[in-house]
Amino acid sequence: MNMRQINATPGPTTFDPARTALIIIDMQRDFLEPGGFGEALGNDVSSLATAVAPCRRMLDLARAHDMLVIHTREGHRPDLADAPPAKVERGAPSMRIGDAGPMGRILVRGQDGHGIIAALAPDAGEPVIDKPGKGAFYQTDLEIMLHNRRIESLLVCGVTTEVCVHTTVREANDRGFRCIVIGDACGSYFPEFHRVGLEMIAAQGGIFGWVATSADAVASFDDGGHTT
Ligand code: C5J
Repeated sequence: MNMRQINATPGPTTFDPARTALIIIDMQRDFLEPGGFGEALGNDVSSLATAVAPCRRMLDLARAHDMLVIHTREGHRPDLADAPPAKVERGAPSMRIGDAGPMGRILVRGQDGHGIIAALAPDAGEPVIDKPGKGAFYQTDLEIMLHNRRIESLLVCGVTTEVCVHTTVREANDRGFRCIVIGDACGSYFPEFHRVGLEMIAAQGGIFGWVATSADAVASFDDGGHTT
């Protein structure tokens, strides 16, 4: 075993890189760039930019240590058969899910806006999970992929902290995975929700998991982080 210790809140924790996956949630043009779903909902999409470099750091770290890397994308079938009306009805009437925008049809699979930003492009062999909802486990193959690789721990980053990151962490926590959320590699349109969202994960002794930084993750691979 090659256990690593990582500084985190509410306290240090350990993970085995061979049984750990990096999950990068929804770093899509539709959320991070103008003209997509995030902007259609009235958000300032530039507020997510701070998460990009820390996500890249995590991607490089995971690849360097042969960890499983999984990317997720939120989006819907072109016929919108998997898009609940209650979700489609949100946003400005001219810019709803399925409507044509500058990056193609908003939040529709296969459109430019649905793609992962170039800075975090998946490598061949890194699974990309397409999900219709907020949580990465709901109506996807994620759980069986993790079990087949005997994954126990998840390093989680992406957007947005209080929506898809939070929902995925809650789903993972109920399924028994050790979740370590990389706070600076997450982002929200609402700074307050980002801060409180991370606090909620680590509160009550780590009710949903642990919160660390990308620098903590990098440091966990220094010799000082090696436990067994
Ligand atoms: C949202 C997400 N915020 N990926 N999706 O609608 O967090």
